Amino acid sequence: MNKKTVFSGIQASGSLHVGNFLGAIRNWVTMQSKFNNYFCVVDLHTITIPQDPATLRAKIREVAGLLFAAGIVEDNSVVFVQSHVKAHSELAWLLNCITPMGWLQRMTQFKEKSGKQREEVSVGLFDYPVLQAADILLYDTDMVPVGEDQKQHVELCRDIAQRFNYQYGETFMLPEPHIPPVGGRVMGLSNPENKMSKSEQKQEDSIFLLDNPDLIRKKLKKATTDSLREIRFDENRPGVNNLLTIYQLFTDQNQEEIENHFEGKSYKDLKEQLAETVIESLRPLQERYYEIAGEKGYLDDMLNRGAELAGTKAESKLREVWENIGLR
Ligand code: ATP
Ligand code: LTN
Repeated sequence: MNKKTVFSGIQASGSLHVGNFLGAIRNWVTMQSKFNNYFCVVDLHTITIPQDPATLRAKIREVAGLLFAAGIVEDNSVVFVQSHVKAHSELAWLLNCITPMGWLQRMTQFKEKSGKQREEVSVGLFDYPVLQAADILLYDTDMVPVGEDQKQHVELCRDIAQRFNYQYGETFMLPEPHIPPVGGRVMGLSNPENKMSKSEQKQEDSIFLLDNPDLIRKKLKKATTDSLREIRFDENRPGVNNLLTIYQLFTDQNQEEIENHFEGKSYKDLKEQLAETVIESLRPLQERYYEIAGEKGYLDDMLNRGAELAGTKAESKLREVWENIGLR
């Protein structure tokens, strides 16, 4: 039976946090045996915002190591670094030439990330979704598992593919976004109005996957709640709702069970129990990560293999694109 293809990407813009894990990585792990998967550390996307070279180099390896530590396995999945496969930059250029500026001007992530400095940020940041479309389209991707913030980019990718197919003939598959019903948007701890984010400057806002137990306890202790008492899922109370959602995702219980469990308990109890749940859930991942990091040659071997497999597939797609455009 022909398996469908999954593609997803993750930036090396900082340390991975539980939002990345619950919104994306964990689902990649559980879905992987049903599909052919490509998981990409998107370093070319990362440099759309200035990065320190030594930190970037280390973060690329850390992110890849965490993907393996979380349970991505080579039998089902190809893990690679975007800049190791040159076809990504090249297809991005070709797609640039058919993508209307107006489509990119509508992207909410660009508006958020550029903020008031719209004229100062790089052309790369503006063009970011086109490179993302290239990533996805090179692999004849059926499905793109991402957090909610990426829905608009995957939809744009479909529009670009359709426009290309219309102009140059059937070339690209149209991918579907795949967003988890719960966990698609984990919010910040100190600022639960905004999503938990890697590049967020405030360290207390995120629980990072490699945070030690004491730090996790400390961050949760300080997490924003409200002046009410009742522990209930309620979207109008973003702080408590977010803590309960993280608890729900790590324990796999339903909302009713959780509300019953916390009935009559205090926010202090909720935060303490959540901290222990998160610590225990991350423990195996952390242990495996440090094993991988200490195993000489392991990561390089895996990433070289990934680049080779991804490169072969991507090059063949690119040749088809050249032909259809009339470049060959
Ligand atoms: P940055 O802050 O640099 O934009 P990020 O934290 O948003 O980084 P990405 O590398 O852009 O992380 O995203 C990797 C994956 O994690 C994507 O599928 C994205 O949708 C998902 N994701 C990111 N933040 C969250 C979140 N707070 N909740 C759920 N999913 C998230
Ligand atoms: N833009 C995404 C990362 C990303 C991606 C992709 C996700 C780059 N290329 C292809 C899915 C498919 C982000 O910021 N999370």
